[in-house]
Formats: sequence, C-alpha cells, structure tokens
Amino acid sequence: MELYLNATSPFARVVRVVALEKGLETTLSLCWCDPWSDDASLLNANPLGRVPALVTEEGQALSESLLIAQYLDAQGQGPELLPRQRLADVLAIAGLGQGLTEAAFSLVIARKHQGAEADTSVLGQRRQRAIGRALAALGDQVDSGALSNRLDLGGIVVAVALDYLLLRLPEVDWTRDFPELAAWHRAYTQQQSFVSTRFA
Ligand SMILES: N[C@@H](CCC(=O)N[C@@H](CS)C(=O)NCC(=O)O)C(=O)O
Repeated sequence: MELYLNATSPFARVVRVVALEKGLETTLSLCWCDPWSDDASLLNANPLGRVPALVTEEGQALSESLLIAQYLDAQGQGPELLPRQRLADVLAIAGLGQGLTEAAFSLVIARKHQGAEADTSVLGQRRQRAIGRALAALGDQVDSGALSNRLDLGGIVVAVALDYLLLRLPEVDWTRDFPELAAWHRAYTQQQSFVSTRFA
C-alpha cells in the first residue's frame, strides 16, 4: 500500500500510528510529498490534493484520515481500535480530537496566508473559541475516565491533536490549564507508535 503524507500533518500521523498499532507498517510504502505544491502523484491518489491518501493493494485510493484509519483497523492484526462494544464512546472522543485538529489547522493555515489578521478575524476568533471548548471537554473526559489509557482510535486522534497544538500553537498553554489532560497525554504518547512518528 502507498501512503501519501508529509512530516507535520496531524491527519497523516494518525494514520501512521494506526498502521503501526495494527502491524501494517511493513506493508506501507511512505510517499513523502508537499500537498501545497500540487504534487502530481498525490493529485492522482487524491484529487483534493490533501494528505493523507492511501492507495490500497487493489489500487483503490482512499482519503480522509479517519476513513483510512477505519480501513487499516479492519485490515491489520491485534486489538480493534474501533471496538464494537464501545463504538459510540470511541467515536465521540475521536470526533472531539478531530475537530480540535481541524480548528487548530485552520488557524495555522489562516496565519500562514493572512498573517496576524487571522487571529482577529471573525473566523479566527471562532476557531480559537472552539479550541478552548474542545480542550475543556477533553479535560472533562479525562476526569470522567472516558478518556483512558486504552488504545483506541479516540485516544490516538486526541493525543495527536494535542501534540499538534504543542507544535504549531504553543501559546495555547493547555498543559498549564488542563494538568490531568497533560498527564494523560504524557503517558499515552510513550507508546512506540507515537515515539517513532514524532512530528519532524
Ligand atoms: N479531513 C482531512 C484533512 C486533511 C488535510 O487537511 N490535510 C492537510 C495537511 S495537514 C493538507 O493536505 N492540506 C492541503 C490543502 O488543504 O490543500 C483528513 O482527515 O484527512
């Protein structure tokens, strides 16, 4: 299988962590690319020009990190990352994590294209409020035990989202504001699949 990715994409990192956890890393050929330069082979795999994109052994091209994760979960070995018995719980957490990544990513990209104005724009302010609320909700999930040390897609997406905030929006000092969430994140990202896919 071919995985199109770049080194700082949180969406691609989720897919890599899932592939490692499912014992599929040796079946993946990593195709590093720059999604912003209309890379021809990426566009061939994903006309939307976004990473991650996965081309399966059968030549089917998949896009959208969570859909790719679902596919890999069904293909690989080991415990299910989307366990049927806890499906709604896992998806609820994965949705919060994915939304957090999307809000952060959209702010980062807006800054890149519009500069400081991105932060004061109506959309930028909306994204910042969304980030704050998502962090508070995740803090509550740790307190209630819903976000635990169990390895599943929810935990993976959230842990990557939090790492992305540390990388791109360090001024969002969530480790200070949510110490329990920070402790959860520290422990969760000790797993080898996170260590070996650290943002470059
Ligand atoms: N919802 C998508 C988001 C993918 C995405 O936005 N990827 C970024 C890199 S982090 C990208 O390729 N951006 C290029 C573009 O938007 O043109 C997913 O979950 O895979």
